[in-house]
Amino acid sequence: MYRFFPAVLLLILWALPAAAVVGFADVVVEYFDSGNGTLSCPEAQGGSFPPPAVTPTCVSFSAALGDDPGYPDTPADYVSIPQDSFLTLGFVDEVIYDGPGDDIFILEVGDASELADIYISSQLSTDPGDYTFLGQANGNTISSFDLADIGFTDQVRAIKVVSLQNGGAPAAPGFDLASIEALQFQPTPVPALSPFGATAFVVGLLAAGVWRLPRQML
Ligand SMILES: [Ca+2]
Ligand SMILES: [Ca+2]
Ligand SMILES: [Ca+2]
Repeated sequence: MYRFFPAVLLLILWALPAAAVVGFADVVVEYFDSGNGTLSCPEAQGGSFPPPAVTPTCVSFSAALGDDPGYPDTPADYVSIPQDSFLTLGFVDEVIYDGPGDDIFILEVGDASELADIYISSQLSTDPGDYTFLGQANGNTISSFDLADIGFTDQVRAIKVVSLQNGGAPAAPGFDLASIEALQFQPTPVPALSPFGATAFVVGLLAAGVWRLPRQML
């Protein structure tokens, strides 16, 4: 199993939030690219709205993380999730729970055919079996969800957005996810991890893996 160490480490480093925002999604748990986008991007296709996108553009996943302060008075950055692709975002400095009324807002920008299925999980998991269907989100609006509607009483730590349409193609194909907001949540402490601490952590894990490799091969 130790040959998987580098991949696991990359996932950990990737998942470390640059600046977690309480009340909003913090990390990318998983991205599946169906190939229905226009570009082959290092991370994702997307942009900033308004104005409507006219040119296919690559963006960072961070466009879907955190808040879009000032929107709609100021533009919101977004990740376009092409049809049959999905993006799973996680929450690290809060957990969402069922409180009075709506619990989750999902902001989609731009007016095209852009439906998405929304799944939730109590874990930062890539296993489809850990996810429960919550409902459908629509385009050009803030879709709101109440966990009570499906009787979900566990905490929510990950939300998976599965794009069902490719509206807005070719400039912004599919569900243009600007942000996921937790309305009912409990803040959770995140251990402070300085760049030095992160480096030491990774080197330590690598050393453990390298040290064990020869023993595995004997
Ligand atoms: Ca957060
Ligand atoms: Ca609720
Ligand atoms: Ca955004």
